[in-house]
Amino acid sequence: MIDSACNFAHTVASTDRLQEIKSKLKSLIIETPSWGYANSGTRFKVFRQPGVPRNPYEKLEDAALVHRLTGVCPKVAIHIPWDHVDDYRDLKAYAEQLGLQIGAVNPNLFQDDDYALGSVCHPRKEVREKAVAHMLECVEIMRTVNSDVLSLWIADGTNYPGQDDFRKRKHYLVEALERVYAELPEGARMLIEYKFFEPAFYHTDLPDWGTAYSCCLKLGDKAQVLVDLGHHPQGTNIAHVVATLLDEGKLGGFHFNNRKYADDDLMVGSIDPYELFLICLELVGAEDDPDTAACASRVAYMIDQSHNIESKIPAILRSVENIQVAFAKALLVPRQELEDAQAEGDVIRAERILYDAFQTDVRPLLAQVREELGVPQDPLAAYLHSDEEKKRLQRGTGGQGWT
Ligand code: PSV
Ligand code: MN
Repeated sequence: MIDSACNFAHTVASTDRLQEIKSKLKSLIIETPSWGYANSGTRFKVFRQPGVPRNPYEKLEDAALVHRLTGVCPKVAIHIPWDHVDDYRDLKAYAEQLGLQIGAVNPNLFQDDDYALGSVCHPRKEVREKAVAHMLECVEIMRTVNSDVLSLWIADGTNYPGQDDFRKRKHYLVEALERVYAELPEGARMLIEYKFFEPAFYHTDLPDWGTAYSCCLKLGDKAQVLVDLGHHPQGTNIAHVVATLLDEGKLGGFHFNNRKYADDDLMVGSIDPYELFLICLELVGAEDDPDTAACASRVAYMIDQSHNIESKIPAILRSVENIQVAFAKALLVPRQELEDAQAEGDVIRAERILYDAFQTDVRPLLAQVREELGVPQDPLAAYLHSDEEKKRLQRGTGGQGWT
């Protein structure tokens, strides 16, 4: 496999460019979610798999294994209270001992009985206060674990016309975000996620990137938009959304996953790898443009998936690989040729340049990158041939889940 990596010398313009591509791939950090290692399911059933972590410490152990096998996943996002521990200093120390850092802290504003009608947009003040208090608790956790991202998904909305007042709820939302924003630790960012439906079915208070963007403008520079690939209506051109947010300096992060119908949380790149490639193309292009480089270089690449029927660690390994493949293909696009074709209005050539890059088999290149990183050329095969799964089976079926 490694030998054929040299063949990329003819695909890319120069050996220097090949080195540059390899170094970009080595520094592409992908954060994995603690909940991706835990039990999950649909709204009909949470399936309990054997070997699943029984506590947040074991979730870190699984994330550390993924990092050992890939070399690019040193961060793990936590979700509170799913990852509640009595001593967060101790959790941080354990992460460090495993070679990890705690990444984004995610408050949970959707699972408490009080949140049936919403959290920060709830019609009752005491519930709104409770939601703000929980976010502030998460800000404190950020300080303790040294996290620099507060990742917010506000699941609020209504199910019926007339159920509540849209504008009143919008004001509640902004007021709550302002209070939390004011308490962010030095150097930290607030990433605001949007979702066009679910759990609410009539309207959601943060349905789209425009609403998230308008909140960020009100809040300030430390607030940016988080794009979750599963949170758009069918047919949305996510690459275009990404380009717009990059151009506005307001793209903060990603929740990578894939969907066929709704917020399916399937492995990223498993349903529509071309869409993923086109999104990556916007990101790598923005890194090379002085107007957008600062924003592009800070984008947090996070996976947000739940593996209900597939094994969890293999699913995360596949996901990391799919992201790397999409980025590698995006990096292979000859930008100057593309620009020339665009300037000449040569639609056929422009489209073909992209498609050719997408069709390139980048697996040998990635094998070489991994060898240089000192990790297995095929992380999934290495995992499957190791005794790691067997060791984990000793945990039994009592693993943690969505509670
Ligand atoms: C909601 O669908 C979401 O995408 C949010 O990011 C949550 O925090 C995450 O999934 C886990 O439920
Ligand atoms: Mn998400």
